[in-house]
Amino acid sequence: MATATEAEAMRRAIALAARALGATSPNPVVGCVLLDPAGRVLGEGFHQRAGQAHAEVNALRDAAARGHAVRGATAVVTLEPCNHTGRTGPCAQALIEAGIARVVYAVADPDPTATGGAATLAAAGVATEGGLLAEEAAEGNAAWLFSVTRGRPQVRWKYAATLDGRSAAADGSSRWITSAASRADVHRLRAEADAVVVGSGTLHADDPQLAVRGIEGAVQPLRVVLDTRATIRPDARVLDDAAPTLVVTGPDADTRHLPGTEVLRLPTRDGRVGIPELLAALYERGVRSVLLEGGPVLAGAFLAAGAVDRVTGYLAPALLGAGPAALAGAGIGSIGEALRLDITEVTRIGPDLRLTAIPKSQ
Ligand code: AOF
Ligand code: ZN
Repeated sequence: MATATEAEAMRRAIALAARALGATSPNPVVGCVLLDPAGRVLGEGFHQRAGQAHAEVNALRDAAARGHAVRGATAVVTLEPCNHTGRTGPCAQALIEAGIARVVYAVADPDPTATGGAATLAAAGVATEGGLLAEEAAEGNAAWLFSVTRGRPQVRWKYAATLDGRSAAADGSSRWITSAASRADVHRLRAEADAVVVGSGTLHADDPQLAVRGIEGAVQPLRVVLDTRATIRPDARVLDDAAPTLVVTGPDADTRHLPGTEVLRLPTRDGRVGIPELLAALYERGVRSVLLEGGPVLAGAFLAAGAVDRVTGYLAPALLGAGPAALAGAGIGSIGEALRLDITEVTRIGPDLRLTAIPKSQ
């Protein structure tokens, strides 16, 4: 059984891991805390970027830098230590060589190339225990765990609407439905995502920049524009150099007006770029989490494709009584077909409400 001190260390490891959310893909976020037998912290670390040291190695280095010996210590890690030589060496081996006596981890590693660390540790005589605070740790790594088992990124659909569910006024004006506080919160969502996706409708209506602003150290997400016929203007703000951009078109779009822009051509379904093809291509590029930012028709297409995995809604205390809904054209005709969700979070953001929901089917 894990001790209360180990549980506290796991909470700390989960918090450390969360610092790198949005920066590690295609890798998970991972945190590690080393404890001596009396429960004192010897060192801690987290995984910062793919290709750089894993959390366990950073924690061992931290302990060394603090002048602490780790022989006989306990490693508390949010993910089962890896067993493979990938971009870096196997952490199970590094822990064994350091003389770690016990490893407590939260979530088993489902990555087939890395799995098996707990068995390697046990074979070397290290006591191992999995499952401590597994739910919390898994939530912190939700996109990675989701995508590694499905081969596509996890999609969070974000929308803003009035209390009567309108995302734009009848004249089409849609800017500033929600408060500045909510808009700042969206930048945090962008920073946590690997890619931000919009359709050409939103592009032409709002000319959004879609970059992260106001968050120090944030890794910019890949800006993805779904634009089957390449209608984007070369001076669109989303093509500025604040972040990388990918324009996704149908197979035979004319893109001669977009020199220097990265274009990805994908097959269409019913005349629009296919959502499953898009998600497979993004996964291939290392994208593990997508923030779907608009608009209602594109969101409807994602819903119809079964590709809305998380919902974050910003509800402004305003009524319009007319104007487009946040979501359209999902092919749902009766109440029985509704996508049922569980609300997992309700927070006041300035004058607005932020809701987070997860489909019941997950
Ligand atoms: C990480 N950071 O702290 C741990 C990971 O190819 P590599 O060497 O970068 O290894 C990536 C895999 O290693 C990853 O998919 C996961 O299964 C495992 N553990 N990865 O990036 C860490 N502990
Ligand atoms: Zn590792």
